[in-house]
This record gives sequence, C-alpha cells and structure tokens, in this order.
Amino acid sequence: MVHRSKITTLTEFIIQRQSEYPHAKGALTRLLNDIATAAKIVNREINAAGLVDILGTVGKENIQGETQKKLDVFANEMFITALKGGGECCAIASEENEKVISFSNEFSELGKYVVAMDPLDGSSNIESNVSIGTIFSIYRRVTEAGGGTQQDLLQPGVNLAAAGYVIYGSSTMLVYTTGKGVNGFTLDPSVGIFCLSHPDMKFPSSAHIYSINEGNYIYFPEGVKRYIKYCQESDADTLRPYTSRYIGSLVADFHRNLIKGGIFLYPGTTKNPNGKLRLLYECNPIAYIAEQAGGKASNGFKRIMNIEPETLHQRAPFFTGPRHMVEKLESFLQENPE
Ligand code: P6P
Repeated sequence: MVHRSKITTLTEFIIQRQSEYPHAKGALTRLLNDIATAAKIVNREINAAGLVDILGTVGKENIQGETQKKLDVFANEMFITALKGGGECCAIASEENEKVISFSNEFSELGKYVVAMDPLDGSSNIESNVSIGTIFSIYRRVTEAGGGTQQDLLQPGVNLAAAGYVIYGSSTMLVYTTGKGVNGFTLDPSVGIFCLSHPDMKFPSSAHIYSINEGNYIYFPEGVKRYIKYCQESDADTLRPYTSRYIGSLVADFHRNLIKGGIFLYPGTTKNPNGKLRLLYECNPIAYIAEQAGGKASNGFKRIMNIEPETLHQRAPFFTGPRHMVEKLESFLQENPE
C-alpha cells in the first residue's frame, strides 16, 4: 500500500489543475467528479456481475438495434442520475438513448456543459469477463439558456472541453484530458479513491501492435487490405511484422495500444461504409486522448476532430494511434481509396 502522503487523488489533481485555468470556477471539476462517482458505482456492479442476476439482457433493444444487457441499462441510469444531480450538465447524448436527454429543471438548466457518452462500451464482452469501458465527451453548451439541446451536442471534437474513458479491467482506471495532456488514475477499491498512477501519458516512440477485426478483411477498402499486409511484412527497422492484438472492446484495445504502442483500426466496409464506431461518444473522445498523448486520429482522409456532426449517432471509419502509424495507414488509403 502506497503511503497516503505519496498519492494524488483525482479530486486533488483536478483542483490543482483548475488553478491553471484563470477563469475556472470549479464547474468542470465538479462535473468530472460526478462522472468519477458514477464510474465507481458501475465498477461495483460490474465486479459483482458474476455473483448476482445482473448479467443477461433486459429483453429490449437500444437505438443501435443491439440487445441491451442489464449492466448497459444500469450504467446508463447511473451516469444520467449522477450528471442530472450534479447540476453542471444541462443535457446528455447517450448510446443507449435515441434522443438527447435534456435537463430542464431549474438546477441543471444553468449547467454550462453537455455530455456525450457510451455508458458501457464493449458490453457484448460482459459474459466473457473481458474488459469493458465507459467513454465520455464534455462540451460547453452553445445555447444560451434552458435545458440543453441537440445543437449543444452536435459539435466537432475540436470544441471538446474534456474527454476520457473508464476501463473496467484487472484494475479500474479513469483516463482523461482537458487539453493539457493525458493522465490516468487507478481506483483503490479499498477506499473508493481514484489515485494518479499514469501521469502525462504518451504513446511510446516504438510501436509494434495493430488492432483490427480481420474477420471483416474481404469487406475492407483496398488501402486497408494493403496496410494489413504491410504490418505482416518482415522489416526489423520498423519492428515488423507487428503483433496483432484485438479484444473487441474499444476502450481495452485503445488503452493497451496507448500503453504499449499500437494502431487501432475500425474501417468502413462495403457493407457499412461509415464503419461501426460512433463519432460523438466513441471516436471524438478517444481521438482527443490520442492527440493529447502525441498521436493522431482520422477517418483515413480527415482529422476525426474536424468532422462536423450531423446526427447524434452517426458513425465514422476510425484509425488512431501513434502519428507515424496512422500516417502510414492514411498513405495506403489515399493511394487506394476504394
Ligand atoms: P466488432 C463494442 O461493441 C464496440 O462498439 C467497440 O467497443 C469495439 O471496438 C467494436 O464494437 C468491436 O466491433 O465488429 O469487431 O465486434
């Protein structure tokens, strides 16, 4: 056990960093703490999932047409409750809800922020005990007053005030950025405190992992097929052949690649030209973290964070990781766009 005087808690860190923003009045600090509180409750239920009847489905489908798992619904409710009660957030877009959840009570409608979230990403992995995650984007509202609206949520990633994820794995970590680097906090479950464990996270300079669902190979664009073959060639100078690692849980795949050095690819296919991942609450927040960690995130042709969203649940082809790896992938795609 690390002695108390040697650890920095998430709350202490956020407050320390708040002093770097002269106009900060603590709203974002409180909002991030609201998210952390909900994450601790979700973490408790995930860890207990094998013991109580919270596995399995609730027999309904979400907006994506995916069967909702009980933990999906529980996680969604926990984050909505925490954000609604916190008073800093005036609206939420969630993967689990078709429309914007607008908070028009007198307490929340003064909130300066809106949140786009995937409350439990990778939930198809719940039964197999694979790491899953929560992903969140935080924007300043653009409307003047009242409950937040879709207009407040449909902002490009370059407008993000903060973004992050929680990974519920062998340990539970919260990783976030407010635009001044990326910091990771590990939950000490014995006291329920997130402690700074990974300060100033950056992609390692040497990277040797590629993450893609190769089961979709025949549907990939030619440029992606050629890039996969490039990853598999032998070239010691560029650490190839790369190692292939794919969990099928975006937060887990991205987090491993951030720590060990690797590129994540979810391309568009002939069946789904825009791919599978949602721009607002999967691609943009992960892209913000990637860029702040010295990496890059694109749709193969354009910076993800520059894409102007048109609908809440729109999808985008998504490639992210160390800059040199993403740029190599882009070169193949741009030579062979189809
Ligand atoms: P596939 C999980 O369902 C998810 O949304 C992401 O977490 C993950 O990266 C992706 O889908 C996996 O999709 O088609 O490879 O199973």
